[in-house]
Amino acid sequence: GGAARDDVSRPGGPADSPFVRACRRRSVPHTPVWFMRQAGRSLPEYREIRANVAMLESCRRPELVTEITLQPVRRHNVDAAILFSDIVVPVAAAGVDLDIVPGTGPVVAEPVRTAADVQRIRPIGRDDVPYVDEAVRMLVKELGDTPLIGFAGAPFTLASYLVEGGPSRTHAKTKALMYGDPELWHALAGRLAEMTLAFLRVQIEAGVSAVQLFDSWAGALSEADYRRFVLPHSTAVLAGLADAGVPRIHFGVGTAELLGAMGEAGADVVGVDWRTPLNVATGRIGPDKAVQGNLDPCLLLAPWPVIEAEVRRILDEGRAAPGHVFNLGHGVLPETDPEVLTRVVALVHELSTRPAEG
Ligand code: 1CP
Repeated sequence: GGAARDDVSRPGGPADSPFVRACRRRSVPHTPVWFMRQAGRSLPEYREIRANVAMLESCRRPELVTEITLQPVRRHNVDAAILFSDIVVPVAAAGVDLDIVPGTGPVVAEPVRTAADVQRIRPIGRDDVPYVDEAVRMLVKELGDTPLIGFAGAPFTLASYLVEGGPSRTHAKTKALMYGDPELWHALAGRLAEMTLAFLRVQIEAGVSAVQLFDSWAGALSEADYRRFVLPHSTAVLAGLADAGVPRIHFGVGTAELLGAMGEAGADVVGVDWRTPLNVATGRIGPDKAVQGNLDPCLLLAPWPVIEAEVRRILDEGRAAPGHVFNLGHGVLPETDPEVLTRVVALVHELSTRPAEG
C-alpha cells in the first residue's frame, strides 16, 4: 500500500539507507556491507536456537525467522538484514514434496521428469506462504532504519534441484533435459519464473527494501546457452518487478562470462564472485548498474593482515563501479569466526567513510 511505501521512503529510513542508496547508484556516507548467509551456522546463537528445529520448519515460524534474521544485525553492525529462509521454501509451498537434509541441502522426493510433473507445481500467492508475509512484517518493525532484503532462487537454480533431486556438481540431468527436451525445459522454467515473481511480490508487499535473485549455479552454462535457456525466464522475474519500487540484485557463482547477460535480465545490482575483479566486472556489466561483492569466503579463514589487504583491494576496485555493496563472493562458511565478520564490517566502514556532502 502507498502509506507503507511513503513511510519507508522517509529521510534516514530504510529506502534512504546506505545499502539502498548504493544499489540505486546514489551517494553514500560509507560503502554498505552485508554477508550472504550472515545468519547461520557461523553464529553460536543460531546453532543454539536451531538445535531442535528442522530447517524447513524453522522457515515457517515467523518468531524464529525474526530472531535468526536479527542475530547477525545485532552482532556485526551490517547495513542490511536478509530474511532467514531458503530458496526451496516457495517450491514446497507450491506442493512439491521436498526436505532440507542436514549436511546435504534440498532433497526432492520425486524429481521432475515429465510435463505432468511440471503441471503439479501449483501457482502460489500470499496465502500459501503466510509465515513469510508475517515474518517480513515483524522484521520491518523490529529493524527500523535497517533495510531488509527479500530473496528467491532463480528458475535455473531451482530447476536444478527439482530435476536432479538434490545438490549436484555437474547439473547433468538438468542440462540433459534442457538440451534434449527444450519445450519441457521452457515449461518448467516458465512455471518457476511465475512462482518466483509471485513469491517476491509477497515479500515486497510485506515491506522488504530490496530483493536478491539467487542464480547460484548459472555459472555452469555457456553464455549462449544462458541466453537461450535461462535469460528469458530470469527476465520475466526481474523485469517483471520493474514497477515494484525496490532495487533488484542478481547473483550467481562462476559467472564471469555471464555478468553482462545477468545485468540485462533487469537487475539494478549484479553480484560478482571472487574470480572477477570488480573493475573488470563493471566493464562487462556497464556503467548503469551497481555491483555487489566480492571477498572470497575462504579468505575469512586467513590471518587478519591478509584479510585487511584484500578488503582494501576490493574497495579500490569497487570505485570503478557506479555503486558498490560490499559482500562476499558467496556465502559465509560455517567455520568462520564471527568476530572476523564484525571486524570486516568495521574496516569497510572505516576505509570508505566519506565526508558529509553540502
Ligand atoms: O540445517 C541447516 O542449518 C541447513 C543449512 C542451510 C541454511 C542455514 C540451508 C540448506 N539453507 C540455509 C539458509 C539460507 N539459504 C539462506 C539464509 C539467509 C542468510 O543469508 O542469512 C539463504 C539466502 C539461502 C539460499 C540458498 N539455499 C541458496 C542460494 C544462496 C547460495 O548459497 O548460493 C541455495 C543454492 C540454497 C540451497 C541450499 N539450502 C541449504 C543448503 C546446504 C543448500 C546448498 C546445497 C548445494 O550445495 O546445492
